[in-house]
Amino acid sequence: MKMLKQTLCGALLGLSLAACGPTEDVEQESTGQAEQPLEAGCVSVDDTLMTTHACTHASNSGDNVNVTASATRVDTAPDISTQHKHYTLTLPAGAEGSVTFTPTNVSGSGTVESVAFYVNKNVALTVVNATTSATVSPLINESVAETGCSLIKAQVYDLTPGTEYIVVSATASGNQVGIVPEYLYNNRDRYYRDQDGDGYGVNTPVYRFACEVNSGYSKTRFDCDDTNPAIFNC
Ligand SMILES: [Ca+2]
Ligand SMILES: [Ca+2]
Repeated sequence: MKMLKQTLCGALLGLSLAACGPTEDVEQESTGQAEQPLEAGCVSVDDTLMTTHACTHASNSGDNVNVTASATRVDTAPDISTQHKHYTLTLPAGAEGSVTFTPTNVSGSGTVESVAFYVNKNVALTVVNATTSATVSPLINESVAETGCSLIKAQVYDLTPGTEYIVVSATASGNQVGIVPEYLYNNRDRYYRDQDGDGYGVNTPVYRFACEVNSGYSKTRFDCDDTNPAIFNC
């Protein structure tokens, strides 16, 4: 099969072998699309480097911070904004508990940051603007699964940098819930448009933020003819 691919590539395109094979996976920076909210079509962050990254914090006791959540939804509730931490929230017995989160301008956009809150129990999170009391709807609310990882759920929001939010956890068994906030921008990855569905994308990466690769994209580039599914890895 590999020979067929190379033959097709060379014969049909007349390219030199040096230009016709993925011999050197040189990193290419894309232009544009680096500063955006959650990309359209992003429906899952489960199988991403971000989930793996969040799991490392959940597994590392040195990253753990114990927090006593507030019984009321107030802007003076304990802050969980420090990055690369796993917060263990102790909730009021049998009741919801609140903490606060103020996103920073990590992507440089200044207007929006996509943030994922991973939790280790199947609890509902509610995110409220601390100033306006408006509830922010999650763009993604899903189960996640990674071997050996305690985190089982992720909720993703587009938040405004510098704005304080109250993050409310519903009641949880044992009155405790672990939570890891992550910025999608900090866990960005490269994706490649795969129009012909052969599993290989064009060389210019287009997706930058943490998100599972969705229909029409691939994590692998080297498609020199993205209109012909018989030509790929070239
Ligand atoms: Ca393709
Ligand atoms: Ca192709």
